[in-house]
This record gives sequence, C-alpha cells and structure tokens, in this order.
Amino acid sequence: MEEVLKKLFDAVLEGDFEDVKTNLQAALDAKLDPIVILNDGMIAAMREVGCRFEEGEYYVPEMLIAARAMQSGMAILKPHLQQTDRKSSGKVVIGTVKGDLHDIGKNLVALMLEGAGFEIIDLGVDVPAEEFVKVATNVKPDIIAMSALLTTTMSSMKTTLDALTAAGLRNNIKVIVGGAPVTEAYAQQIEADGFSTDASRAVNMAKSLLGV
Ligand code: B1M
Repeated sequence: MEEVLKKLFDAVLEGDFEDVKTNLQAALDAKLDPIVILNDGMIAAMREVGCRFEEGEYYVPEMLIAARAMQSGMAILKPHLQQTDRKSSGKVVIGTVKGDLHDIGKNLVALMLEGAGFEIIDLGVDVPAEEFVKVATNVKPDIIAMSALLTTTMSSMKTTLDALTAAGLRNNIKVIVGGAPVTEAYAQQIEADGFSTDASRAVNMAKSLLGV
C-alpha cells in the first residue's frame, strides 16, 4: 500500500481527524484515484475497526470516534467523487432501516448516486417502514434504497417492502438494498429489485433498473 494511504488508514483507525485531513490532502495532491483513497485508505480502516471491536480491543466509543473521522474525511473527498453530469437520472429516497444507526455506507451510496445525477431524498437512520411509505407516497420516487448493517435489522427491509406493497406503491418504484450483512440471496428472498455490495455498484444497479 502507498505510504500516504497507510497513514490515512491509521488516522481513520485512531479517529484522528487532523491526521485524516492532512493525509487525505496529501493523497489527493499525489493524484491518487479518489476511489482508491476511499476504498484502500478509509473503508479498509473501518473494516479493521470492526475486527478490533469483535476482538474486544475496541469498544463502542472507539467505533464512534473512528466513524466521525471517516465522515469528516468523506466530506473532504465528496467533490472528488462526484461527476460533473448534472442531468437528472431519477429520484431516490434513501435511508437506513428501522433499529439501525449506521449511516456511513448509506451516506456513501447517497453521495455516489447524487454524483451520478440522481436527486436524493435522505431520510437518515432508524427509518420505519411507515416513513418510507409516507415519503414515497408524497414524492413518488423512482427508487427506494435501503441500507442495513446489523443482522438484526435486515428484516426491516422485508417489513418495508411489505408495507410498500400494501400501500399499492410497489409496481411504480424499484427497491434496492445493501449493507454488510445483506446478500444477493437475501435480496432475492425479500423480492427487492436490486442489490449491491458497494456504493459504485449501487449506482450501476440504479441506472440499469431505470435504463438511464
Ligand atoms: Co457498529 N457494528 N454497532 N457501530 N459498526 C458493525 C456493523 C459490526 C459488524 C461490528 C463487528 O462486530 N464486527 C457489528 C454488527 C454485527 C452484526 O450484526 N452482524 C456492529 C454492532 C454489533 C454494533 C452495536 C450493536 C454495538 C453495541 O452497541 N454493542 C451498535 C448498534 C447500534 C444500532 O445501529 N442500533 C453499533 C454502533 C456503531 C456506532 C454507532 C458506534 C458506529 C456507527 C456510526 C455511524 O455509522 N455513523 C459503528 C461502526 C462504525 C461500525 C463498523 C466498525 C463500521 C461500519 C462502517 O461505517 N463501515 C462496523 C464493522 C464493519 O462494517 N466491518 C460495525 C464503512 C462503510 C463504508 O461500510 O456501511 O458496510 P458499509 O457500507 C458499504 C457496503 O455495505 C455498501 O456500500 C458501502 C461501501 O461502498 N452499502 C450499500 C451499504 N449500504 C448500502 C445500500 C445499498 C447498496 C450498498 O443499496 C441501497
């Protein structure tokens, strides 16, 4: 790994925002691909945070501090990840499902979709099925995008899909799902229209579902 990416990785891991800022800028100045900076420097560090949590070396406060450093870094990286194409590709309502407070992956998906020309309505975290239905009824999106990071909250995706069907909205709206514990098999089982493992693929999935 490039030295500067290793430093960025360590800065996110330690939740040191000043070091995140310095090394992120250094990586950009070195003309490294922003996607590589994101994946190898920052997302890889969050994965390591998860491993340390599992091993009992990190606790919730350390996860939170790393998450804040990651979010601040994403804000700096944002303009470099977005394309200049401003033509509207469609309207997306996005949220992390009920019971789940993880929003970094969801924010990345929203950021990349926005960069690809989608209009984003971000409902935040811990979004109940009724809220997805209410907003979908009002704003008539082309896509609903749901994120879940906990095995215990994945079932909220199915609850939301059922609520959309009950409200008669399912025929007009494509639903895409993702997040670390979500698999293609699970997406098929709950009859989502699309699934992706990461934010870039979520954009491709959204575009192909809408044919844009
Ligand atoms: Co939590 N946490 N956490 N956590 N946390 C995980 C998810 C965990 C895997 C850690 C571990 O044990 N290794 C574990 C879940 C275990 C499980 O269910 N299998 C866990 C746990 C247990 C918990 C708590 C229960 C801990 C506790 O309180 N005892 C608690 C739950 C709170 C709740 O939600 N109700 C909790 C809390 C937290 C914090 C609040 C401290 C913090 C979140 C802060 C925040 O998000 N603002 C946090 C963090 C930071 C993590 C880890 C370390 C990092 C998550 C992350 O941001 N990754 C995580 C470990 C891990 O993931 N390995 C962990 C970086 C991000 C870019 O990746 O979100 O996966 P990710 O998004 C990816 C893809 O998944 C995909 O695209 C992104 C990449 O491009 N993607 C989509 C995501 N959504 C998508 C939607 C799509 C398509 C793709 O279409 C719509």
